[in-house]
Amino acid sequence: MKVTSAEFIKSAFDRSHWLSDPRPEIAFLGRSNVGKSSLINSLLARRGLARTSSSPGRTQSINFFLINDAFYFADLPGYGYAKVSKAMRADWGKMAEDYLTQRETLALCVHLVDSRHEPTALDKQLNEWLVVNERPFVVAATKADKLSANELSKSLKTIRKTFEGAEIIAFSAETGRGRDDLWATIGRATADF
Ligand SMILES: Nc1nc2c(ncn2[C@@H]2O[C@H](COP(=O)(O)OP(=O)(O)OP(=O)(O)O)[C@@H](O)[C@H]2O)c(=O)[nH]1
Ligand SMILES: [Mg+2]
Repeated sequence: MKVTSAEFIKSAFDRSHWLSDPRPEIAFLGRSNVGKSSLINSLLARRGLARTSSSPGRTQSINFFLINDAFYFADLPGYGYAKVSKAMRADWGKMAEDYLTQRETLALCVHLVDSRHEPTALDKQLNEWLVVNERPFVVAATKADKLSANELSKSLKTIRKTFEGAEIIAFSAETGRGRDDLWATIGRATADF
């Protein structure tokens, strides 16, 4: 897909701040620090549009971006960051659940998992949740550049086993690996919507 325009629209801390617009939306979900904002910047070929950080828990709100005047990206806060308070963790669950159950324009969820680690309990929980709620999703195995070809193929095997039947794309924001495949999936989801 050729990205002709990409602009940050707003940050939403609760439902009342969501956009009300019929255009389809793609949500990016995954544990804190997995590379959501980096993946978005890589897809859009715009450095720094989505804020990235080496300290986890950077993205605290749902950040909306409008792409090609045609569809939205929603960058969700990461889950599973041990250092946040219980209250904040509960807030994450509430916000994500509200969003994932009620968002009518949600065309596709991109579930990011770190290719260097086994999927966590929360990764599995989110996956089950997407399946049960019949939300279309694709799994992106991030930071693929950090593994050798051998390690990556092992990791993909584990991920495939954990997320049975899911489409899985090895991705690297550093090298651009997986970018075209992910765009193809996003293109189909927005076209079908
Ligand atoms: N080598 C490598 N590093 C990456 C890649 N993607 C992200 N990173 C690094 O991982 C760290 C976290 O990336 P972010 O994109 O901020 O992660 P996030 O999931 O948005 O994090 P939160 O917003 O805190 O949930 C940063 O230091 C990135 O530079 C990748 O594909 N390869
Ligand atoms: Mg982020």
